[in-house]
Amino acid sequence: MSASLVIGANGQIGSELVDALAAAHGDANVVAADLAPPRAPGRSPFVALDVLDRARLGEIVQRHSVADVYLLAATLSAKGEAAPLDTWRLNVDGLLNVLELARERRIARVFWPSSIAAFGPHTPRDPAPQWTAMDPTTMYGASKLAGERLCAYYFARHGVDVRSVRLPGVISHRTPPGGGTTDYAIAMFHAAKRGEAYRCFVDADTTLPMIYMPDTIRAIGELMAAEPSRVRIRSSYNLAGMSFAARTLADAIAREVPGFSVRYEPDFRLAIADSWPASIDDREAAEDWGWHAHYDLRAMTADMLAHVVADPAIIPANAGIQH
Ligand code: AKB
Repeated sequence: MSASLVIGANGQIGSELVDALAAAHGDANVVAADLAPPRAPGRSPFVALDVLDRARLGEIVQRHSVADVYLLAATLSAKGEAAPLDTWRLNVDGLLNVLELARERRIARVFWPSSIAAFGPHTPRDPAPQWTAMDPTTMYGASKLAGERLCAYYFARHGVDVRSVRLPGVISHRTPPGGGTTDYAIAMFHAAKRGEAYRCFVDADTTLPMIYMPDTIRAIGELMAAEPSRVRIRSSYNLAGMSFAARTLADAIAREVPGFSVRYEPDFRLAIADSWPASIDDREAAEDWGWHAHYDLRAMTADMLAHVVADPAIIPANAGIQH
């Protein structure tokens, strides 16, 4: 049987995707790849890989009979502003390395996530349509928009079976996110569980599209399982989960954790958040491959509070990002 390769397997989404793919296809049929081994070894084989090393990527694909590549290695929006050129290189050149393998027919299919960060100030905010003005203001957003066009190009020009969704902020409790603007939503839960007040780096009224991890993993699975003819959009599909203001999330948490409080002290990440839409129109994903989110704010909050562990080592709730 041919294997699936998850690149960025130690990350927020990668760590959960490896397990979901292994549950569906068997541990031995998923290869987890990242720069260094995970702290706790998983049941699937692990390979050390820098996606910018094209020769090693090719060797791994051949050695493990890889058919599908899930490319999740990326630098996110806030962290990306501290090292814009490295961000472009990882996010765009990494994708090109994978698309080239598919063009050469050494792999069959590619999953790559775009982001709501590909939208910008001229995108209609509420909701952002599938086809619309896209003028991202961050290097991360620019790299995601470029990536979308590369995916569409490799499909149209070379018949590469590449599939993508524009991910909202992904909320999860298992593996911390790595330097995004939407990270405040996760950090709020950790502060609440530790009995601390949270210092929030966006405004109380900042409203962003978010999605819970189980819906994220299901969306990736459903898109990859769809008949190729149903995947009409080969740049990237809009995907909606839920949308809420930072204050609305704080109130939802405080209802379950009495006394929880948030202080709003926006930093440079507010401007990034303000350049993104508040909600997403995902009708095309619904029509083409049946997408429908299961988790709303209430269900996500209950599940997060049931699972988040009050461990200071997991995510420093008030940590800033050097800019
Ligand atoms: C970020 O905040 O950078 C990411 C994203 C929306 O893609 N979570």
